[in-house]
Formats: sequence, C-alpha cells, structure tokens
Amino acid sequence: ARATVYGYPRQGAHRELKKAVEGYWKGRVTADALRATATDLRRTAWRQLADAGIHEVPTGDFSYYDHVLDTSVMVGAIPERHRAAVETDALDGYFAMARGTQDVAPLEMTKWFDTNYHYLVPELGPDTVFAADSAKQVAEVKEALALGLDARPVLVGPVTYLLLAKPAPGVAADFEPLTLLDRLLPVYAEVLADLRAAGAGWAQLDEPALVQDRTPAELNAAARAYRDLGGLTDRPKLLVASYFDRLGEALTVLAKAPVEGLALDFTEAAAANLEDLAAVGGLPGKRLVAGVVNGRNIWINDLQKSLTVLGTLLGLADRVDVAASCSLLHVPLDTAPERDIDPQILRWLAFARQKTAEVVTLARGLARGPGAIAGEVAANRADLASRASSPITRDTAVRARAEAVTDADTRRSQPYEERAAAQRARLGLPLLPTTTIGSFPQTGELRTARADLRAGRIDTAGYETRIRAEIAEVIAFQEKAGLDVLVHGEPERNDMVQYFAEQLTGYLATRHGWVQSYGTRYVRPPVLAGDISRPAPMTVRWTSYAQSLTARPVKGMLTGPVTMLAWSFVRDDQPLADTARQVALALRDEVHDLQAAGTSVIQVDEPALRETLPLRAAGRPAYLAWATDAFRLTTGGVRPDTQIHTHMCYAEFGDIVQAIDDLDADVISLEAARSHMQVARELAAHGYPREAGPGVYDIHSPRVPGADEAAALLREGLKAIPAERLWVNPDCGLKTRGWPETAASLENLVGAARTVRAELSGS
Ligand code: THG
Ligand code: ZN
Repeated sequence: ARATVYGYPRQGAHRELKKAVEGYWKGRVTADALRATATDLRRTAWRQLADAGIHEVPTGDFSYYDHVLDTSVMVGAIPERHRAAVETDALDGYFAMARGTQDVAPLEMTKWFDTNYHYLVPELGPDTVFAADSAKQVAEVKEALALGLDARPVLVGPVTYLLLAKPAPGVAADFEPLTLLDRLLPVYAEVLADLRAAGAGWAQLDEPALVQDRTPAELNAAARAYRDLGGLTDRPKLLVASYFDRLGEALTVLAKAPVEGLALDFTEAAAANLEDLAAVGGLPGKRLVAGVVNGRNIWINDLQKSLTVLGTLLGLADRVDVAASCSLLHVPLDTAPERDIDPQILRWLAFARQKTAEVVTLARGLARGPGAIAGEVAANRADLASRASSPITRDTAVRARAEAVTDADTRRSQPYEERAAAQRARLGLPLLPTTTIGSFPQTGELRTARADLRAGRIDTAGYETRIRAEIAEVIAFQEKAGLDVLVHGEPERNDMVQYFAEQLTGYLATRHGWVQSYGTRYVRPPVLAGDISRPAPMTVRWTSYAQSLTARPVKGMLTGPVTMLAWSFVRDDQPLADTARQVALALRDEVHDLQAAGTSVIQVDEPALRETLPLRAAGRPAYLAWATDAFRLTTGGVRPDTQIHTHMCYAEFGDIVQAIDDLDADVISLEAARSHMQVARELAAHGYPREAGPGVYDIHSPRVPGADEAAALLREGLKAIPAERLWVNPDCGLKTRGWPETAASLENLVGAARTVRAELSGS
C-alpha cells in the first residue's frame, strides 16, 4: 500500500500566490516573476509531500485562479467574448475570464459542490468547438519528474466538467452541456496521450459529480466516457476519483469500466461505499485508493478506526492505497504556526501537512501491519481521548440547557398578523420602508485601525474612539439620506463569522488558517471545537451607541446559526443539529439582550442557508429541519413588537422557499436586482405571507443605479408583493463598496421609494 493525495493548498505558507497574482494585476509583478513564484510554490509543496512519504505527488492541481477555469483552457472552451483577450495574451486572457475587464463580464462563479471553494462555471453551447491545450498539465508533470518525483496529473473528469457547465449567454436555457460529451472525449484522449508522452504513469480523472443524484442518461454518459477513454491505447493508467459522498449507482458503472483504478471516499460515506463495493464483487485487477483521512475538516484522524476500514478493503481490489478523501485544498496548510491555540487543543487538529502525515502512517500500517505504527496509534488514541474527555467538549451547563429546549422555545408568541400590527404601531414606518442589509464601506482607515490595534500602535480605547466616530458618521449619513430603519454599519467587524466566533466560548480562531474561497480571496474559518456559550453580550454596546444618536430605529445585526456553522469548521463528534442548537442558544441570548436594551428591529442573517443544502436530495429534509429549528430557536420568544429580519444572498430559492417561510421571520431581504425581481415572483408563487425586501441595488458592481431604475424595479416588486409588505433595500451588505457610489446609490434608492409611495397614494 502506498500513500497519496489528490491536491494540496496552492497559496504557500504566507499566501505568496495571492500577493504575486494581485501584484501582477496591479502591474507591480511581471509575468515572469509571477511564473517564478508559482514554480517555487509547486516545488515547495511537492517536496513537502514527498519528504512526508507521499508516493505519487499530484500535479496539475496548482492554479493561478481556479482549476475548473484551467480545465476550460485545457479543452479550449474559451467564451466568444474572451477570445480576443486570450489570443492577445494567454495569461491576461485567463484573468479576463476569471475577473472580466472594463468591456466584458467574467465567467460566473459558484460553489464547488458543498465546500466553501468557488469555481468558474464553464459556458458551453451547441456551437462550442473543443481543442486540446495540454501545455499546463504537461509542464507540471515534467517539472515534478525533473525533481526526481513520481507524478500523477490530476484533471477534472469530462463528465463532471460538463455537468458543472451551463449554457453560454444566448444559448437556450434548456441546452444540456452533457450532450457535448462525444466532442469532448477526443480532447481528453489527446491530453492523456500528451501526459503519457511526458512520462506520467498514471492520470487521475476527478468525477465528484457522480456522487450526486444522477439520471440513467447521465450514468450512461459516464459509462460511455470511461469505456472510450479506457479503450485508448496511448494513455497513462487511469484512476477515476470520487469524493464528498458515496459513489452509489456510478460505482457499478465504473467498476465495469476498463480503467485501472478507482478512488472512493471512506470518511462519512465509508459504510455505504463498502457495502456497494462488496455488492459489485470488489474491484478485481484494479487499484483502489481509499480516502480514509477527511480532506475537508480539520480534525485528527482516528487511526485505529481507519486501519479497520482499510483492513476490510484488502481483499476487495488488486492493490489498496491510502489517501485523504478529497483534495487538501479545502483545509489550511499547517497547524505549526498556530501559537495562539492551546498546545493541548492543537493536538486535536490536523491541517494539510498533518493530514498528509496521517495518510503516510496509515499506508505504512496497512503495508507492514499495525505493529509498524503502534507508536503513532497509541499517541493518536491519547489525543482522541483528551478531546473526548475535555471540559471544552463537555460543558454540562451548555448540554443541560440544550437538552431542555422545547418546541415552544422555537416559536413566536403570536402569529405574524398580530405581530405585524404591534410592530406597525411601535415603529411607525412609512409604506415601502427603506433600509440596508447591515454593513457600510470598510474603509482603508478602518482596516488600518484594526491593524494598529493588533500591532499595539493604538490601545483599545483609541480603537473604540475610531469605531464610535465611524458609527456616528454612518448614522448621520443615513438620517440625511432619509432611510427609515438604520444600521450602525458594522465597522468593528472583520468577517461576519469570525467576529462572533472570537467572542464565543468553545470556538477557536486561527491566525494563519487561510483557505481559498475563490481566486485570490481567502477565509480563515474558525473552528467549532467545543460546547458553545456566550460569556458576555457581543453587539449590544455598538448597537445601543448607534441608537443613542438617532430617533429612528437602529437594527441589531447578528449572523445566524446556520451560517456560523457553514462558514466554520464544525466538530465531527456530534450531529450538526446539536452544534447548531448550541450556537442558536448563544445567539438567542444576544437577541434577548438587544431587545432588553431597547432594540426594536433585529436582523439574523442566514446567507448560507441555501448553500449548505446536502448534495443528495435524500439528505435535504433532515438538514432543513435542523436549520430552520436553529434559526427559530435564535429568534423565538421575542416580544411581538420586536421585528425580526433575516437576509440571504443567493438567487436559487426554488428548493428552499418552504424553509424560508418556516423561518417565520417578519421581514426577509434578498438578492434580486440582477434577476429583475425574479425572487419576488418566486415568493409570491409560493404564497409567502410576510414582508420581503427584494434588492433594488446590485451591490456587486460599482455602478450607481438611477432613481428611475430602482423605481422600475420597485413597481416590478409590487406586482408580486403588496405594498404593505414590500421593503426597499440593496441586494446585500455594502462593505466591499466605496463611499461615493454607496452614498449616491442609497440616495437614489430613497428617491425611488418616495416616488413610488406618491404613485400609490395618488391612485
Ligand atoms: N465569511 C466567511 N466565509 C465566507 C464568506 C464570508 N464564505 C462564503 C463567502 N463569504 C466567500 N466570499 C468571500 C469574499 C471576500 C473574501 C473572502 C471570501 C476576502 N478575503 C480577504 C482576502 O483574501 O484578501 C481576507 C479577509 C480577511 O482579512 O479576513 O476578501 O464572508 N467566513
Ligand atoms: Zn447578502
């Protein structure tokens, strides 16, 4: 048995890649310097893997921006509008596809399955002509071989590539990219031949799309793809990799295909994959790569348990290798620099480097018998025991409180109609009330103030003076602009999850735990490590200060429990529902403290509600049940005249409109400007009974919408939602925008609301 991984963090220990790429965009780094940085980063990563004992190092997983975009380049799927840029300069053309230019829009971005990584969506149509460009893949194989390493190029497989694509602009919406498979396969054949010529013994084709619910036609396409590619003579051996869930029906298909290896996920899907594998009679004559080390969480592996799983696989294939369940792209690089985390707790954590070591240990144990890794297993058992018995993971007060939750705790005391009347009386808002989503521009001065505080150049009092001044400015601006429900602007917050995580007991923040979110953008997801409690109010002081400056209502702003989980690393030793309930109870205390301090409107954001929906439909009802329960536990029990708002960012609401209704929030704000109020129509079609604010200002662009444009969107919204229940707001928070366009846009938004109000009272 050998050890391998499918991919590794690309950015470098100090996010060198981000700095080089952004430097190149700004003209401060030359193309040659960027390439040199990339070569260096690849070499460092491969050496780290090889020195740890990884047998075949992955190549081709490196990317300047995104590996799905790299695949589009590899198969020549360059959208018409980017062609000229690509022909002028390949690198600049590549970034034009990723980010757009003055004149052309970029490719759309969306989440890579249920991870927090975002890829660029291929745009295809009936006229797409594929053409092989293997240069990047071939160059990386040669680079690794030149270092004396054994290399296995990793490619997005053809079926997954097509299933992730969407119809290009101007192509019929019902066009199915998978119909292009027969055109795409010869391109993969050519690339595989080039890889073999470059010296690759194996190539890995990633097909994670096959772990989702797939139609018989899609499974047939997979069968055809691997019969054709397997039938080629001029190719490396093929390892078809699946991850994120059980392979299910597709396992039957691939077990029969003429490919030399299969990779399966043996973390959460272990039992199911094992059962399916036995049912197909194993993989005689094939290589089985067993992903037993979870590639997307940050917990140490249970080595003994993994050895047991690996043991059951031994008879089922010709050869069994050990791997992380998916690319290590989804976890931070190394725990070693985390000096703020208690060393006792740090031993519970494994980032990419530590996971690599676990994979190597397990491969050794499998090859030479458990005795060969007895020391590692004993140390691992001690670490697992210390985690299981720690007071951090077993807070009796938190557990008793979570146990005692009843259905009544998740309900408001009165139905919406009665609450709405009480809120109308208390708030005295006009028809079509105007508000914002919460954050205002995060200026350079604010970031400097935070950096100054961290570096000790200013003290807490000095920092808080700056924050108060910012809040005062934001309140004054909103009063002048004529907004009805104000916000304090969130100048004190870095990231909407991290800010709360830092203040909750049981949550760990990392200093260097960067994970790529998209392109050159990274997040440091905090770790839900223990039982969660709130030692003190988190937001009341700033909200109350803002409220003291104005007679208009100031919204309290919280991140909801589902989003807290979705954008953190979650504990794996209890159900997600239990963790969600603990977070919800901590947030519930904050809601009640805000209410007691006089806050009449409280917003609990859940931008991640839709994105955390399980991959397979079978898992969705249970998820939606605990997710809505957690939200309702956060907001339940407040007074009828306290108005609860929520906010969600993304546009595909079809699958969750019932869940949105079940949240029982009084007001929801949603992204809608780009889709011309499509969301409002979807809510109306469902019969959504409460208030809603479909966004009329697209905050993702610096463009200032005219007052007439916003008014037209409002009139569109009024066709779906009655005036008594329609709010006027932007699509999302304003923290990424500059002040000039924010000010102009909000003034226009208020103007639009006034115009449409006048029309309503006139008719
Ligand atoms: N917070 C967290 N996770 C998230 C989001 C978030 N996941 C989904 C979505 N939002 C991802 N969007 C972004 C947007 C911007 C950035 C990262 C993810 C970003 N990052 C800075 C960078 O890389 O330069 C670093 C930010 C920092 O200093 O913390 O701009 O909102 N948790
Ligand atoms: Zn949003």
